[in-house]
Parts: sequence; C-alpha cells; structure tokens
Amino acid sequence: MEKKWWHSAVVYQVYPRSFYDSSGDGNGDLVGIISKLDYLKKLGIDLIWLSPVYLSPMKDNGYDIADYQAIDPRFGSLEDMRELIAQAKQRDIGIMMDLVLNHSSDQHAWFKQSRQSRDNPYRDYYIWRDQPSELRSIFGGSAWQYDSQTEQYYCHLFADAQPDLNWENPQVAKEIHQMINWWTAQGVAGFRLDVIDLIGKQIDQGITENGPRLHPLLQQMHQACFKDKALVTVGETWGATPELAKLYSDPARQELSMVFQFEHAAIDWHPQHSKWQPQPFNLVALKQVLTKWQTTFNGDGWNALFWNNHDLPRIVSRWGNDQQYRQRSAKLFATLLHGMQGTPYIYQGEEIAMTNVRFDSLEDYDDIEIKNNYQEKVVEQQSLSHQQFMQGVYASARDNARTPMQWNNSSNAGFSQGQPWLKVNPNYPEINVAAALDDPQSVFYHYQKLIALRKSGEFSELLIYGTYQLLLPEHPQIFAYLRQYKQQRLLVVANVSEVDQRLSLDFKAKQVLLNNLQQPQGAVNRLDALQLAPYQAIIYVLE
Ligand code: TEU
Repeated sequence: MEKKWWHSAVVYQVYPRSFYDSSGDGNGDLVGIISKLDYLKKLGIDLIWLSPVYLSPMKDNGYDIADYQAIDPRFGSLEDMRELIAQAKQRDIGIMMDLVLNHSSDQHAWFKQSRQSRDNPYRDYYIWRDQPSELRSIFGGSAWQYDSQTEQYYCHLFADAQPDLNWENPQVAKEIHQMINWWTAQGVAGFRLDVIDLIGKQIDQGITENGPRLHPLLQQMHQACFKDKALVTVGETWGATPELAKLYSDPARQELSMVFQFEHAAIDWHPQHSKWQPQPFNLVALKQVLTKWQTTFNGDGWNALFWNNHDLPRIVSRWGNDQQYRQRSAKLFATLLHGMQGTPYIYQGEEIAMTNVRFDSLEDYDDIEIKNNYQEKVVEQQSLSHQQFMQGVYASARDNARTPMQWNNSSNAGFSQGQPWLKVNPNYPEINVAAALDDPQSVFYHYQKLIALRKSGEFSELLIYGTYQLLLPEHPQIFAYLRQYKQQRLLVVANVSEVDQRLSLDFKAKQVLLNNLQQPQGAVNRLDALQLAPYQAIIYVLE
C-alpha cells in the first residue's frame, strides 16, 4: 500500500461555538482556539477538524453557510483565521475546514438571487419544483418549502433555512471548486465534506443518498481541487457500506482520502424512532460491525475511526459508565479505538471524558434537530410522549456533545466570561481540563499515551498498518483483538462490563504496553488465567 502522511495522523475536532470564548459574548471564537493550541499540542494531535466558522445565521450552528469565504463575526475575522492557520502550522498542526456543500443558508447571496424570480440567473443553483413530493427532511417535516414570491417549492433535506444546492447545474460545481481552491491557498491541510453522499441526488426519482452522479462529481472535484496536493479529505457518509467506502477512498479512483462510516454509530437506534428511542447496547453487534470495517480494506481504502462528534452523544455516557467508572470506561473506549487501523478522530472534551447532559426543560436545549423532531413526533404524530422524547434527548441529542468545553472549575467552566450560548454541564467542577492536567492518572494522559504510541516508537507501524483479528467474537462482555505487523503482535483486551471477568487466552505476554488500571505487573501477565476488573483494558506485547 502506498503510504500517505495522513495514515499516521490523529485528528481533533473543534466545535468552535463551544470550545473557548475569548471575547465574552458567550460564543467560542478563533482567538480562543489559538489560545488553546498549546493544550492540543500537548495532547499530541496533528490535525484540527474545525466545524464551520463561516458567516452564518446559525440556524444549524454554522452548517447553514451564508458566505463560504467570510468568517462569522461571532468567531472573529479572516485575519484571525489566517492567524489560526499560521499559529497551528508553527506547532505542526494542520487545519481541516468543514465543507458544507449539499446546501447553503437561505441567507446566502445565491439563494437570495435564486428566490427573486424564475428566470434569475441563480434560479438553477437550487432545486425548485411546482409540487412537493413525499420526501421528508432529516430534521423532521416535509423536505419542501413553498416560496410565495415565485410560487414554487424548494428542496431542503435539512432545515428550511438550508436549501439544497443543485449539483445538476455545472455552474454550482464550478463556483464550489473555486471556493475550495481559495481555502487551499490560505494554507489549510484538508477538508471534511459534510453529508457528501447527498450531492448526487435525483430528487424526482426520490433518490437522495448515493445517487448516480455522486462519484462522477467527486472525481471531478478531485481533479479540480485535490489532485497533486498534500491534502487530506474525509467525507461524511451515513449510508456507507464497505463496498461504497471503497468507491470513495480507493486511492486508484481519486476521490477522497477516507470516509466516516456510521454503521457502529447507529447500532442501537430504534427501527422506527431511530435515536430518540435507543435499544440496549449490544457488544457482540458492535464487535461484528467494527471488525467488518477493520478487515475490509486492503490498500483499496482507509478507515476513519471515531466514537464521537458534534452529532453524537458522549461515548462514556452512551456505552460506558459515566458515574462510578467514568474515567476507566472512557480510557477503555479510547484504547479500543486507538488500537485499531485507521485515522483516529477525537471530539473536543472526549479526552477528559465529558459526559452527556440532562436539562429539565426542553427550553434549555438549542438544537434545531431536537425542536423539529419534537414538533413532528410528540406534537403532530403523537408517536412518542413528552417523557419518552426527553429520555431520547438525554440518551442521544446532539446538544449532549455541544455543551461548552469544561476548562476549569471557575464559573461557566472557564469557557466564557459572559453568558454561554448553551448551558454548561453542571458537572464541570469535577470534570474539567485543569483537573485532568493535574492528575497523572487522568483520561487526558491516557489519550496522550495512545497518540504517542501511534506516532512514534517501536509499535507505531504496527498500530497504523498492522492487520486486525477479532478474538472471542461471541463473548458478550469482552472485546479482544490482535494486531500484527511483520514479527510483532499486540493484543488489545477489554472488559466492557461492570463485573470482573476471568478468561483464558492461548498467548504468551511479553510486556504490558498500556493498562487503564494501576496494578502490579505480575497480576496481569498470565493470559491463560487472565482476570480483568470492570472496564479494564490492556494492550499486551505478545511473544
Ligand atoms: O450531519 C448529517 C446528518 O445527517 C446528521 O444531521 C444526522 O442525521 C443526525 O445528527 C443524526 O441524528 C451533518 C452535520 O454533521 C450536522 O451537524 C448538520 O446539522 C447536518 O449535516 C446538516 O449540515
């Protein structure tokens, strides 16, 4: 396999509105991110995926872009952005911009023109029809919005303030390519492409995901923007199967570096109520899905590894134990993920095991996805009760990941001098960066160690390129796998449960590389009589 620089990279996602507010207006900003670069350097990451900072009315926190080449004043200025890129570069950290190309804001100049008249030159930048179809918006409700000015409906797969761009129009592709190249000229290291699997849609046939024009459009984008540049690109593709992932990320096809697949992330969703009524966690199913992805590529694609992002609940609350075993179970999930093959992504706060939040009132939540789904499921269809819906919010809402970053135990968790745009999680006096940095046993230092193991030293190549083999596939509490590269073998073994486990593995341990529990050496070395405490996770070097 041809090696690429981003195979060995570790990415950290910053959700700017919630990261660090330097101005006191309650919103995180670019100067705030700059001031935390040394913290990220200490963690050891190579790249920052920056969720959108472009000019935006913030109906969907920046995923509704009004100008792709301007910075929203809440976040700062273009000068600040250039400073961030430069300051990050000085620390060998690259910036990945978030490209939201499926839709823009209804405040984008293109859409303002488009809705003026049916013969406006920008009319065909968006998707207009005389009649709505049955198509539903991902945020709830119809995907069509009537516009009285020109008496037609426009398509929006997300909020009505996020009209879908018409990728059937070659002019749209041309403008977008120019915009991407402009960002590349600013010195960014790469791009994350939001819901990119939707751009090949054939709306009149009811096809949204994985439409026939998707891959030709991506190949065209590659030629126009990515070819012969040392950029890293990752596509957000909710519906990706291994076969589809190869279409995107096989280097020979010249599309993207890798994609986020979400098969594991939706594993406990309800058949009807999806994430609003999650099913019990099933470790065997999780192992099966992740193993399928670990063994799918053979130089013909590459995995992006993640538990968390700004759309998903916190892993420690979701499948770990965010009470008694918060730190230990967070380290366990970190170990499992960073032991795998692919490029790991860490979402802000994951490195200190921030947890989900439970606000009593729906009013305290901000996310449009919550509000629109409440309207649809509780108010209109009455398929869920208020109580049931709140349980869904506590388990799965996106705002769980979006509460402000907890920096220290001062007011507002040290996130802002002002009133934060979203309430801080009340557990900040205990869970915060300052406390984590003060404690050599903290989750932070566990992540730091995992990153360091991947970045350099004896087992770096193994962790990046080694093969993967699942052990004990049917075991309901143990997640164990082997990694192998040339003559080296590592064993990752984790007890994903709240009870002690005993097991016997037919291997000989040479060394304990990493253990999320402090314990005397001898106690854990007998793999044929292994005892694991609740949420214990160990990486062994094998003979
Ligand atoms: O997310 C795509 C997307 O489909 C999610 O909204 C997902 O379906 C949902 O969170 C699961 O319940 C991307 C961005 O990551 C998200 O933040 C944006 O809201 C969305 O696109 C629209 O741009």
